Amino acid sequence: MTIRHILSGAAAALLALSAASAARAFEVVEKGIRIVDPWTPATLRPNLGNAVYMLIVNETAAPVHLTGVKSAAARANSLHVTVFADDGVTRMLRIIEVEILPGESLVLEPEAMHIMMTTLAAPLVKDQTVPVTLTFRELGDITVDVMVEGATAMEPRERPNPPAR
Ligand SMILES: [Cu+2]
Repeated sequence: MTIRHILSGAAAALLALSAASAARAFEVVEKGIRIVDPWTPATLRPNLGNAVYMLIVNETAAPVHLTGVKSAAARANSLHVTVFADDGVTRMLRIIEVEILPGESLVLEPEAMHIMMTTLAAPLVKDQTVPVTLTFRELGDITVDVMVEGATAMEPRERPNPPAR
């Protein structure tokens, strides 16, 4: 293999990576907080809880604290973390607040930290969006449109960014 081959291979890999992330990310920036790819799986039954996932990036110069979540789609909403205990039992613990340092991210993803919506007003159907509001102690409320994916989805689909406000 020549140097040229190695270089072009590396360049192609880089290009693929940036193309993937460019196509992939649905992002909203408000009050210095970047929300990336908010999504939830479709519900199978209306009385089941639904977990909501997203990436939250603190682009402000100070720490922020996520202190609450709410949505008109459900009666109760809270922050949870899934814990896999030594006894083999999986539990979800309620989190009161989470600090995000400047430049740091909070990852909400399956089998980890998530927003839990319980007592849904109606089943969530694939392709609809539901508004979810994040409350930060320092910044107040930020509302994002969460995309409903298939019931067995483990990651969000690609979708275009919303028009800038
Ligand atoms: Cu949960």
